[in-house]
Amino acid sequence: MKPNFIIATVFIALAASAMPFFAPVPSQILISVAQAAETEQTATFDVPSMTCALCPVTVGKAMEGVAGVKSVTVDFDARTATVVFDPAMTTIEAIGTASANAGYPAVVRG
Ligand SMILES: [Cu+2]
Repeated sequence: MKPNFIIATVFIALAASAMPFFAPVPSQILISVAQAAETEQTATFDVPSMTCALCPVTVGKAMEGVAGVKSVTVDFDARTATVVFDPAMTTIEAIGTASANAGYPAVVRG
């Protein structure tokens, strides 16, 4: 009984730890995991050249393509992109450059 329970617990723990890398999970879970590890930073960029509803898709894909970027939330109405990233893996400059290379210069706020 008890060994089976331990094996099941380990399996669930392994599956849970692998999930962020292999399956889409709600971003809230990703954020809470990242905060626990203290390896995340959030930056908001002004992206004034977004002119239509498809622009945020391009901006989001460009920024998400940067290794270390965990999530991108683009607000078309506000012309902003909020990026959660691992500062050990990438930089605000690299994320802004990726957006600029896709045709949308992004200037970090603050
Ligand atoms: Cu557009």
